[in-house]
Amino acid sequence: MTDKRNRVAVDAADIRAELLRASRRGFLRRTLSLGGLALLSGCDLSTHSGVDAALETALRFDDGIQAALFDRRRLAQTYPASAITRPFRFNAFYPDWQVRAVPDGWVLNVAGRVADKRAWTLAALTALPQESQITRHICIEGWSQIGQWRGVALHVFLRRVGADLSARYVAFTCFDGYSTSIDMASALHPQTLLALDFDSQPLEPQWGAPLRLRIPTKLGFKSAKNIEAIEVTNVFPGGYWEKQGYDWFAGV
Ligand SMILES: Nc1nc2c(c(=O)[nH]1)N[C@H]1C(S)=C(S)[C@@H](COP(=O)(O)O)O[C@H]1N2
Ligand SMILES: [Mo]
Repeated sequence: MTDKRNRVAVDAADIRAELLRASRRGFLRRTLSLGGLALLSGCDLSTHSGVDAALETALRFDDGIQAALFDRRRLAQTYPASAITRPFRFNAFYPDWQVRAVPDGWVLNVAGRVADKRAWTLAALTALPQESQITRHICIEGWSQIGQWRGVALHVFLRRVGADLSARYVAFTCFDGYSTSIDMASALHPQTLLALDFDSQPLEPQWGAPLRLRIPTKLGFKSAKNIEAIEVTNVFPGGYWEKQGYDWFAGV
C-alpha cells in the first residue's frame, strides 16, 4: 500500500512545525488520528470505502514521522455496549477451519530485555489487575468493527517482569505462525491490553485464545492473537505482514 519510492525524505521536526501551523489555522488538532485524517482527506469513517481512503492517507506517512507524532496520552475512542458488532468478523492469514486449538500446557514465554524471564500460566495472568475496553478494530483491508476485550494492561505486565522500558520494541510470537511487533511508546499506552476475554467470555481459539494483544491505537494486524511469547528488544523484529510490506508503525 505504501509506495516507498514516492516517500519524500522529510525531517520529523519540519512536519511537526507544518502541523502546528495547520492546527493554528484550526483545521486539525490530532493529526494522525484516523478521524483527523478522515477530515483532512474528506473521508467518511462510517463507511468501508471511507475507512479505506483514510487508511490510504495514514499509510503515506513515514514510520518515523508517525512515531514522532504519537501521543501516548491520546486515547482511542471508546463505545457503549450497544455498539458492539455481532457477529464479530474473524480474520487471519488462513481460513477459520485452520484455527489452532491452544496447545496443551500453554504458557506465555518472556524473553529479551526483562529481569524476570519466568513463563506465565493463564492463572497467573488472570490474577493480575484486569481492565476492559470497547473499541474499534480497524483492519488494513478497509473494514472495521467494535468489540469488547478485557485483560492485563501491557504496561502493567512489562513493569511486573522488569522490562527495560527504554528498549525500542516489544515483539509477539504466536503459535499459529504469526508474529508482529510494536514500538515501546505504543506498548506503554494505557489502552494496550494483553486480552484474556472477548465479549465477556474467555477468548476462544478463533479470537486469539488464550491470550491476544488488543491495541486500539494501531491497525488490526498489530493485535496479535494466540500469543506464545513476548520479547523486549532493541533489534527490529518486523512481523508476518510487515515483512510483506505493510507499514510497520501502523498507527490509526
Ligand atoms: N496470531 C494471529 N494474530 C493475528 C492475525 C493472524 O493471522 N494470526 N491476523 C491479524 C489481523 S490482519 C487482524 S485484522 C486481526 C483479526 O482479529 P479478529 O479475528 O479478532 O477479527 O488479527 C490480527 N492478529
Ligand atoms: Mo487485518
